[in-house]
Amino acid sequence: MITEINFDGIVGPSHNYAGLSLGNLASAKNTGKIARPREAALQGLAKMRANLERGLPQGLFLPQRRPDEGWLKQLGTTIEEASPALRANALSASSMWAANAGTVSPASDCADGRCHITVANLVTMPHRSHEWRETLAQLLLAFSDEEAFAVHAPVPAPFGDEGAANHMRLCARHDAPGIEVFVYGETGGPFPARQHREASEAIARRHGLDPARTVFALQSPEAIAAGAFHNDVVAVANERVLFTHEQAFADKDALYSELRAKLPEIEIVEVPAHAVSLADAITSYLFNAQLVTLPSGEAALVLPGEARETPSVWNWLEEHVAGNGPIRQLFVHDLRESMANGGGPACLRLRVVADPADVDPRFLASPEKLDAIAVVVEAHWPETIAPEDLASPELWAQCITARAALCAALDLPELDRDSF
Ligand code: SUG
Repeated sequence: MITEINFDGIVGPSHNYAGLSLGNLASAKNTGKIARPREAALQGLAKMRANLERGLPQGLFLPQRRPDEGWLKQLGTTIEEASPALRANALSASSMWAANAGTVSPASDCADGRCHITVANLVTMPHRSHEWRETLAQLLLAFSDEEAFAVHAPVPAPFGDEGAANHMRLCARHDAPGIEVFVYGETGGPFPARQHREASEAIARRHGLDPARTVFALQSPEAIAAGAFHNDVVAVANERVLFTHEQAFADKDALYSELRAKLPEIEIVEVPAHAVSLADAITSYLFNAQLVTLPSGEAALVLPGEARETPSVWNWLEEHVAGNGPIRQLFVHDLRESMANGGGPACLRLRVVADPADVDPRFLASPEKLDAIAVVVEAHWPETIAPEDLASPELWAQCITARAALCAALDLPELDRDSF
């Protein structure tokens, strides 16, 4: 049965706060703090477990091999000899944010009737630019059934592509044809625009999308300047609901009317700036919630704790749920470790609309499998990482051993190799 599966990235053992993401205010603010990789991974697993219990199909991706010695080799160095900056880039656990793994177009949107996935090149940020090789390896394994899936190599540089974080899909139901919305940025502000229109257009062509059902929308420069380094920090869509901040898009009126023309049943839930400022939206990650359809058919938001702690946001949410709005339930999770690097509930997952029977079962979660992963995390993930630990050979060795133990527990020996 065709359904939406959320694939979450398991937080890797090298999770740390090196402040590598310009324009990501949380990453900048928490630079140099002590990270807690074990707790971070357990927080992510708890969210997956709760979503499974809510009746939502759940998948997973493995943390990538870190340090990425293959990448350092391409740069003519080694983890021992690399500069502190390159070393931090080679150790980042940033692949946990699976919303940046790729862009997914479900089969019902694509000309050849297969689900198309383009791995994101993530070229704008050095620490993320080397993720795609292993991400591609995992996608090719998980979605190896070529009758159901087509997995594409990245869009070539210099066209920046950050995957599903800048892509929304609106439809009557997940298994019905949808309208795909690609949100891109333009350079000129204080922070880089990480999604380029040329990359989005290339993906739409490669996936065989119908131009009449494809929309390209410019992200508002004020949202990027306020810290919305991806569109999914200020807007999220699910089935016929678009949940968005008033200042998310450069020309919202034109976008809303195009969407209404293409999907008359759309419900646009716009949060006005006078109720929730862009600043509050970004610190609380209100829009980085997972907007999901529960088995009952009701829409629910899976939110980070910061949303409940931000009075303007929580007031707005309580009023919406008490009224007649389309979002009927709120679930709150402690994802503090990921949030401190700018990654909320929606960043941690890649949505794939497909039949779970067509997916390699090793990438699908069950309560027992999540328990087994937690055992590996408890045994192998470092409890803390301080900035100076990034120079420690013991930490590098521990990260490699930890990941190998996870590959073994998940029966994925194909991924236990030195480089990708
Ligand atoms: O790319 N943070 C990630 C957060 C990604 C969030 N994803 C979505 N919005 N979908 C980023 O900025 C911080 C890493 C560091 O500073 O060490 C980081 O990469």
